[in-house]
Amino acid sequence: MAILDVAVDSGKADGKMGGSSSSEVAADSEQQIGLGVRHLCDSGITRLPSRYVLPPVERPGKSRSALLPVVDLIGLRARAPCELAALDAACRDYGFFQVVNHGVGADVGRGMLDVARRFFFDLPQAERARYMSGDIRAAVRFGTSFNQLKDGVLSWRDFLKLLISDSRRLADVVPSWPSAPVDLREATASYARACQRLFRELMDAALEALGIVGRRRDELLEECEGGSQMMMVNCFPACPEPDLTLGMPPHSDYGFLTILLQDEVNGLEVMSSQGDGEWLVVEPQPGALVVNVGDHLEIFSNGSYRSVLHRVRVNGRRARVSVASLHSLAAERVITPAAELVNEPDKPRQYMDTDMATFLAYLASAEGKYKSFLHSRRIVRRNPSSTVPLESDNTR
Ligand SMILES: O=C(O)CCC(=O)C(=O)O
Repeated sequence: MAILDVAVDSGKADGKMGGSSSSEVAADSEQQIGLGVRHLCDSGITRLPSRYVLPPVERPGKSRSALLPVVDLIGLRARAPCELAALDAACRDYGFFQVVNHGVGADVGRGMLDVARRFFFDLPQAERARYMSGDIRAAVRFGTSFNQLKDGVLSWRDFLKLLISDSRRLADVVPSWPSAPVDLREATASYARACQRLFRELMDAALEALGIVGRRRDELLEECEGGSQMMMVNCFPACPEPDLTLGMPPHSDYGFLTILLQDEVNGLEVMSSQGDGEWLVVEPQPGALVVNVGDHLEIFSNGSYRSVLHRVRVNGRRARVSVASLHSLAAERVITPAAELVNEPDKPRQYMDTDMATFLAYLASAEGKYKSFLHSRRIVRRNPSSTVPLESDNTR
């Protein structure tokens, strides 16, 4: 979900094994930790500070390599039936796919990753710290961990969040973005624009695959054009004890689709759709982008498309950089299952209406890990006259 806070929670997680105790390592202080993982690494730590040590059952453990389904945007544009079917099946069965021939220029992707790396690794900490904010609604924010105000255990991750409330007004928000490195604004704006085009094209095809056509589809696509976009520029430094922690805990994304650009370092893991609780490593494919269904699309499709749990594993040798671009409709828009996809009593409505304000209020009160927000919007029918939210089911 990737919305975090930079103020540090006062409580330490207890009862953990491994890692360093705060008395052993001076770096394990709330103040150091609040400045982010990258800064912590500069202090020369050789053990993982205890605030990052997960209880044994939540540690990364085993995972296996797997190939995500591949969708070719050229075929999709031509509405090749096999490509539309591949997109539909990927969204229904896996919730994740790789997209090739996606139209995001190689130089644009490279430029984005390059400037992200320099933002995290070349700038003095004071420069990044200018963008720290305790407000989860801030449109530009440098932060650390996952949902830092609420995290019991911190995540090994720093991030720069850039929110574009209305995609058509990208040019208006760019001047509020960090001015260093000098090319950050230009490189990030080019990449953000390319993602907007790709999002619209993928939604166009996904709506058709869901059977939403004609004027209704045109209206929704227009809404996508003026929709919200949240860019999460992530940095996962090399970690002294990577088996004890995660870069991001298991979570799902709030929007319709997320487009993920990653460098060549492994890290992303997706929950298997087999219901066996296995984590699948997504090997970065040169030139491909990873796309996943978010909670809003699961709600809109009345559960036909799946917003799937994913997490980030860190390693002891190489830092990893990724950029997740989360796309949805306008922030004030209420997301509701599409009327075309609700059919009582065969396919009853499965989710309550939701909106961004509800999501942010939820995040302010909870960690937001797993699929807890989506589950809070789910409807179960115990008897024909009552509906109550479903309890957590973290398998998809
Ligand atoms: O870095 C990744 O591979 C995933 C990032 C992610 O899940 C997020 O930013 O929400």
